Amino acid sequence: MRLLRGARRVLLENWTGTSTVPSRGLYPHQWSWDSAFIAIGLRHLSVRRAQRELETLLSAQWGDGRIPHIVFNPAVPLDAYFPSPDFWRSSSAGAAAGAPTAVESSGIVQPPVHALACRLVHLADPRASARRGFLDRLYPRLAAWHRYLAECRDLGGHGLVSVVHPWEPGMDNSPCWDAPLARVEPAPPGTFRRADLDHGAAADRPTDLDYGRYVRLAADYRDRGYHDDGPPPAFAVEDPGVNALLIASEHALADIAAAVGADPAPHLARARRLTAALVERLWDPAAGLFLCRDLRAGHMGGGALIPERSAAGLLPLIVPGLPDEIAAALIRTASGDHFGLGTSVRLVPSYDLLGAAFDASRYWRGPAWFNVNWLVERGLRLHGAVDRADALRSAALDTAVSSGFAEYVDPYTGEARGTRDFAWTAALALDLLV
Ligand code: 9WN
Repeated sequence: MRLLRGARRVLLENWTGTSTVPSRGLYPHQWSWDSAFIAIGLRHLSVRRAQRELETLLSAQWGDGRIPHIVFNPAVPLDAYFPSPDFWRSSSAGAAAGAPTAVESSGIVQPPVHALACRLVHLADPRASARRGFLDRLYPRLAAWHRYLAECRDLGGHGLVSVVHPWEPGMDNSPCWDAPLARVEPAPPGTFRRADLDHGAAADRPTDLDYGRYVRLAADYRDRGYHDDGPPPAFAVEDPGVNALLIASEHALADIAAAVGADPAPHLARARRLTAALVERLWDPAAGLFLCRDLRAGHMGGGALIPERSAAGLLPLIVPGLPDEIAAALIRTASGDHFGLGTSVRLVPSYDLLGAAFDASRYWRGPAWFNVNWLVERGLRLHGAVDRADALRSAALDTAVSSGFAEYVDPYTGEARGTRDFAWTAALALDLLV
């Protein structure tokens, strides 16, 4: 069958021997949340490879518990991707935070999908997993990762994780970041070279101005030794997607704890506290959606909600134990005019169809992404919207194949955007198929 053959080919071609690149040309290293999504699909082809994928990533974990958003492959030329290891300088600039010396990485993070992925990989073959001690090895690392996020990244002091760079929530140029980013002085254009434009159409990618600001924020974080204490950095945002994924992963970690003979209770307790804080801080009943909170805006240090509707605000649908009335409102919002599920679009867009900044082609400003759609499909199913989940599943499967496993697609037409043969598109389609 076409999908199975195609997805298998993409995952084989993007496999490096120890992990999977998101795309051979555009993203030639290992990315954090990509690897989690990839492992979820890869487990259907090879449980061993899926385990290896996650273990390779976790072997680059820092002493303070953070999992870096990129683990660099030393065999890849420096000019193949920007920012390269000589920009991040993790092993020296990150020494005080415990960056490993054997491998170079970035110093920022991405959404914590890893415990969720580890649990699913384990479930693909629990006996073989137990024989190899997979969960025993990974549990302490995953626990340290969650502890880093909960303890070092609660920059607002209200029990939610903050991101300090638009690359951290994985939705780089979301219109949600426009206002917080406007305060950031961009790095001068001549001081860096964008390798992404060698592989991607400029109209599908972030702008040069965006990049100037990404570079400034990353360089400032590096220059403070990747420390999270002290006053919040210029960009500090509580994102509903990141926090929802942490809650879902905390539930998965409770199951993992039980499987390895540890106590699941602290993980369930943290999941409950995070869920309460998520609802308290980010739920907007009028919008029927979770919003992002900009910690540098507003008065009295509490931050201010950002009035933009992003698909990140739908992701709490994957949270077990979300209050029923909120889950029902989210499902209505997903199916309403702003996201058009089941009416105007094929797949859930990354941003509000009616938003002033909507652009059906440009990256996280409108196109539909397969990881977001996989999460929404799971969330719909979790909260009993089975027909909608079934319809979304079949649209995602069709579009994955017809777009050549595109990185993202026009949400209305399903036309491919970004790079092709993108690993998580193949992996998640495979997971939806089986
Ligand atoms: C920066 C790898 C990553 C994804 C992100 C996506 C994109 C990188 C880039 O590619 O970001 O991390 O260079 O644009 O936005 O979600 O993890 O696929």
